[in-house]
Amino acid sequence: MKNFSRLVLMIGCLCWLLVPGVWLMVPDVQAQSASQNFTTWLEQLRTEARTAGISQETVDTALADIKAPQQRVIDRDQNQPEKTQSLEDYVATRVSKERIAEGCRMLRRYPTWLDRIERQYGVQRRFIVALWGIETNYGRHTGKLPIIQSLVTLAYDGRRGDYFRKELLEALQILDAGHIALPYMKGSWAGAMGQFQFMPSSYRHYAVDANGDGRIDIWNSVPDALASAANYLAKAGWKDDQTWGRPVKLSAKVDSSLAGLKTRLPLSRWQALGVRRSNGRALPLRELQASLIIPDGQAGQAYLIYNNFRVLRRWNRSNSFAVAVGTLSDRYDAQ
Ligand SMILES: [Ca+2]
Repeated sequence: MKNFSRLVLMIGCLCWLLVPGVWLMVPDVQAQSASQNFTTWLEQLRTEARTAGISQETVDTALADIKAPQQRVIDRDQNQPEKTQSLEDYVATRVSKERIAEGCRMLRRYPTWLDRIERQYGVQRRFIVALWGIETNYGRHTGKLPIIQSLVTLAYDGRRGDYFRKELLEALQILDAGHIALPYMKGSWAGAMGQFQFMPSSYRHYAVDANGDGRIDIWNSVPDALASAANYLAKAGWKDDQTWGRPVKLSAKVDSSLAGLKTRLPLSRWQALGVRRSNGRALPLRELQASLIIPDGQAGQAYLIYNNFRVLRRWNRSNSFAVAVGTLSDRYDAQ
């Protein structure tokens, strides 16, 4: 009986597939309706942009060539690699000899701007340059995708549509203000733009016109980009009389419940607990508040981290990222 039902089912399915056009038609209808949905969505977006005060001309120009969501952006969004890399490997790949040498060249190439920016924003130049090196290899890899197209796709189809819709409207505001022309507004598939990979909302809050030409150009103007990054760090609470943290050695077994960003203790307390500089010497005598982190587990490198490490984590919520920026900035000094 069971077999008989299966047979009927199979024949039924076969007949259905043999009806001319049915199986060809279904995806077609789906595609048509998806395309209608997208057109309607785009219309609503246009209205919202106009209501937000963005000019008709900007809306028309920016959205003129946008006909459908971009599959390559959706693919990237859905296939982000899992974070399995150890901190040690992450730092080793990003703090390469070439990158250290190139950073030193950048420090020599922009002394006047870095002087000015360091004083104005209260951020040591080595950190600004290290951030530049980690984010885009000093402006070499800023991303080649059209920002509006990526953000439209992520806002329409992505897992965080509301977030990207706001970023898209911010990007349209940037175009409307004339800071950059549409063909040059490029970046990563996720909408990060320019020399320091600012999202459009970060641009609005932190980007500045350092060279005084009336435009905030974080793509092509190195002074604008450096000052914008420094301004971000300053607003996030950077302290220029301190470093980021340091690699340390544990000379005695430290209670593992004390490790982690939640516990903050003065350096003298860490000293008493047996934490030493990586060369074995005593910790600095300043009474800074610090946390102990051991990202790769007990066998891995331990770090004492200070306030500025937390600021770097506001830029990118990753210990690996913050340690890489800090380590790179230390290497320039060592040169
Ligand atoms: Ca400018």
